[in-house]
Amino acid sequence: MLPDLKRLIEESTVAFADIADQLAGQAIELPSWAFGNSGTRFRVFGTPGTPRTVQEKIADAAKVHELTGLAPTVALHIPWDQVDDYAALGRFAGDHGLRLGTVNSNTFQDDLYKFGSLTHTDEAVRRKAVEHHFECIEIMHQTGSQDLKIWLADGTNYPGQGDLRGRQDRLAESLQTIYDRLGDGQRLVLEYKFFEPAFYHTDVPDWGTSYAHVSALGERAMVCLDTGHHAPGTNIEFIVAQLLRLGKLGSFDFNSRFYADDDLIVGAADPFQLFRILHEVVRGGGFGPDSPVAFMLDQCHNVEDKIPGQIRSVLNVQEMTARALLVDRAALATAQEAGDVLGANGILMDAFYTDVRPDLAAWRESRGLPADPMRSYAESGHQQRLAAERVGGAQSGWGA
Ligand code: AOS
Ligand code: ZN
Ligand code: ZN
Repeated sequence: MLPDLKRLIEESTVAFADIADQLAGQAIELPSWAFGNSGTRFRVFGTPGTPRTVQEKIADAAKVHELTGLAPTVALHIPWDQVDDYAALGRFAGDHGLRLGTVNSNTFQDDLYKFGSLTHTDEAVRRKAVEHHFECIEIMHQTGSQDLKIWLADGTNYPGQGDLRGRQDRLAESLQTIYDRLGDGQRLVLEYKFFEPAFYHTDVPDWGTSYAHVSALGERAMVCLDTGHHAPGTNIEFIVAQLLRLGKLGSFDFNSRFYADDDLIVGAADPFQLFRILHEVVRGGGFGPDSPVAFMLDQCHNVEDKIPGQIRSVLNVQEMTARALLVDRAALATAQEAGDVLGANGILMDAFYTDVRPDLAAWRESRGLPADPMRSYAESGHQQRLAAERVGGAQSGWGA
């Protein structure tokens, strides 16, 4: 006999008070490049108040954390955030209440890498790319960062242009050399993307390829899942479930997209998809103090102000995490096992449709945070002060 849906929903509702403690541990890493001017290949628009230095980017990230309590770390990108003294940069971040997080390598803005970096046929080019990663690891030692994130632009535009198999073999060898250089407690996360800047093939196009490589490397190599890096219609939450099952989901690059790798505010284009992803994260043990999954944003704010853009982003992740935590998993399992298709769907949708904003506002206030961080920022006059003080903001690196 099918369970009564109405009864299941009424009796099963997990209250906000039940999940408040779990929410307290949430941390979402901000990308330094989100604070710089960015755009498309058509135009990079300048935004008043944009940081001119890495220190100003860190100060802006600190403002996001101050108002939300959600973003204690900021990711660096080398060489966009190159400085002489990374230990000093770490202390600067500490003085602002932050820590430096993931170090992102860059082998995509140098003429040398026109035909590939870690996959290149020329051993000298591969060595240069590997050495760049050694430099990133050295920086991680100075900043105390845990993760080295590798996103490769390597790929080809035309069938026959490259030897697909040979490129995989060279990639595996290069990655192994980098992996062997990691220090204790450091991890390598390998991001995948199915197109762009190469359009025929990409050398790490999908989670399966990333998984194959990181599995061969060892325990401290994991997959990085960028939500914008899939073909339209891809069931991303299935990938999340599978990688968690395999113990290889290392990190998220959160953003949202309508068409391609749009890098828009996470949860803006498809809040329901974000909910479904976070439901699988919670279901699979990817959320909480013992989880190896690092939550990061990978976004660009081309036309909106960057600090409130980042505040909106972390709040979106928090709101959707709360809804995912509200799913009554015991009731859901009962409905699933009973073959109650619509009952199970109803339990999931009930959590998705729960408006957690009033509870979250009260919860924030109880923790000394503004009830509405967006409004608090808008009313603070901070953006206007930055616009007056900072002249000549730097580009993020994208669309340069
Ligand atoms: C590129 O499309 C990727 O999303 C990268 O993760 C990222 O935006 C870049 O590597 C910045 O570090
Ligand atoms: Zn990314
Ligand atoms: Zn991307």
